[in-house]
Amino acid sequence: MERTLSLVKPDGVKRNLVGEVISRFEKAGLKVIGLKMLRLTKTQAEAFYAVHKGRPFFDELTTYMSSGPIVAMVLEGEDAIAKVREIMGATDPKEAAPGTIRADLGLNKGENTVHGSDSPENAVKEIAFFFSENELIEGER
Ligand code: IDP
Ligand code: MG
Repeated sequence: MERTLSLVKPDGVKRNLVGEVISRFEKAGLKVIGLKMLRLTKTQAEAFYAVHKGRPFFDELTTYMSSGPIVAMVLEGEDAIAKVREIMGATDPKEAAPGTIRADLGLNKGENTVHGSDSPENAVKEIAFFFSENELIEGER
């Protein structure tokens, strides 16, 4: 069992795609064990994407990620990290495989509808960024 952090980005929330994104994860067998809607400040977006500090797109990315509400979720399942990355598709919707969220719904390389953790280390950090342990519901329901 593995956990990962996914976000429906501002372009997805704005276009009423929250349910569509969650539905794709659930249909793949992943369980939602934490869920919330929030709006990041610019400073919080800069902290979340700190690994990209110094990249040419950093300011555009963090301005965009703080431009409107997002939905944060923790997904659990076997190979959850890789599964979510596969369902999301490549960063640039133009390069994403057909049938992936980004190919079907993404607008451009920046406004690409979803985020998903890229490694076990980052998943732990990113989950902790948005959720405390008592906000994650596991087991029988
Ligand atoms: P990922 O989300 O597929 O893991 P990363 O390379 O980690 O992609 O980049 C994080 C986010 O930064 C992307 O999802 C996208 O929103 C944005 N981004 C990445 N590269 C560019 C770019 O070249 N132009 C604009 N935005 C970008
Ligand atoms: Mg990434």
